[in-house]
Amino acid sequence: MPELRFLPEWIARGYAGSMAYLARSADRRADATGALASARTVIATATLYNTDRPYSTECAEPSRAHVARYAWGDDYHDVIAARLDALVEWMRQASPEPFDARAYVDTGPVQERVFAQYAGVGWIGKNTCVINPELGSWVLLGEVLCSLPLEVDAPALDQCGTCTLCLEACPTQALVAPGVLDSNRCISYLTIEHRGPIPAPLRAEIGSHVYGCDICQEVCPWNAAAPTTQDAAWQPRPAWDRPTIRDLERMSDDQLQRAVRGSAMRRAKVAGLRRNIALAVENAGDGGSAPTETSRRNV
Ligand code: B12
Ligand code: SF4
Repeated sequence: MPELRFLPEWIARGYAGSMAYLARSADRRADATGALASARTVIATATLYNTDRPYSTECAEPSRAHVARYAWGDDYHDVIAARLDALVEWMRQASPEPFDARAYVDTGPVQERVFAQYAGVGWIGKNTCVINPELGSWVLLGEVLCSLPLEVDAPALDQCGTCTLCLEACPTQALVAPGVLDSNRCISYLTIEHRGPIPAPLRAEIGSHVYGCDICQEVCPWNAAAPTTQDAAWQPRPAWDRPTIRDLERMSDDQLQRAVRGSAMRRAKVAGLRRNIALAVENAGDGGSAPTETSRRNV
């Protein structure tokens, strides 16, 4: 899997920003045996989280705040970890021989997209996301590393073709080449992982993105008619179901804390969300005023 070798170069170029944990664990991420010494097979999973709501790119209302789609419902780490544990339990019952296994969902030293691509789940697109030909890219990845020598599937084929819509749509030009993302410029990194003030040259481009960013996926033709799920885990919580910037600005720290409980949004912490909301207010100017009832219905 030659793609596993991009990581050290990506880190050396500074593209990981302040995510020091990636550099610290880069050696272990070089191979599945870095996470489980006896690993012989990786079972890669993709869980659809797309729900029936418009894309941020379809919203013309300047007072609307944007939260990344994957974070609207329950924390995917908890939800998918429980499902992977159930899968391992079933495997233990079905297997004639004992085996070692370790399940991860964004929780271990594993380059999840590379394993997903080689397991046939989908290809790594120019926006760096794994795209499944039927589900699109609104999928969260998980994997079970195990010591069983299971039969393997064929890798997924790259179907991006000549399309470069994601590179062109990125407001901060974070996709510096097809498949290569500079985190320092990515709104997702800046609003979730980055601590401290948002760098001045990128502040305006963040617009009203208060947590994460979906633009490079929203413009992807493979997501134009992406299926949605009724799974209760991913349905938007009321606080994150198309809030306005002013709705969020008015929330107290306690209210914000309650709204992110059990959600992936805990990652940004209340202080990070406050910083992002303040920037959205600044960016909206007068356009941040509460929408009229008519515009509420139209968006
Ligand atoms: C660090 C991280 C981030 C960082 C960096 C993202 C990035 N593109 O690297 C930040 C904070 C910016 C981020 C953002 C997001 N993330 Co994130 N993130 C991760 C994490 C923890 C590690 C990814 C990593 O190793 N990056 C380093 C690069 C080198 O690896 P890679 O992204 O896998 O990159 C491949 C390509 O970029 C390409 N490549 C790299 N260099 C080069 C060079 C050349 C020449 C070429 C041709 C290709 C190439 O091959 C790489 C494999 O080596 C993974 C979980 C995991 N453990 O894998 C989740 C993960 C990738 N994130 C995920 C999600 C959902 C997101 C967001 C959509 C969230 C949001 N809406 O805000 C955005 C998407 C932004 C984007 N376009 O990537 C999902 C992706 C699901 C999918 N369908 O692909 C993952 C897999 C978590 C999960 N378990 O589902 N994320
Ligand atoms: S998530 Fe947003 S900022 Fe990051 S690469 Fe995609 S479009 Fe650009």
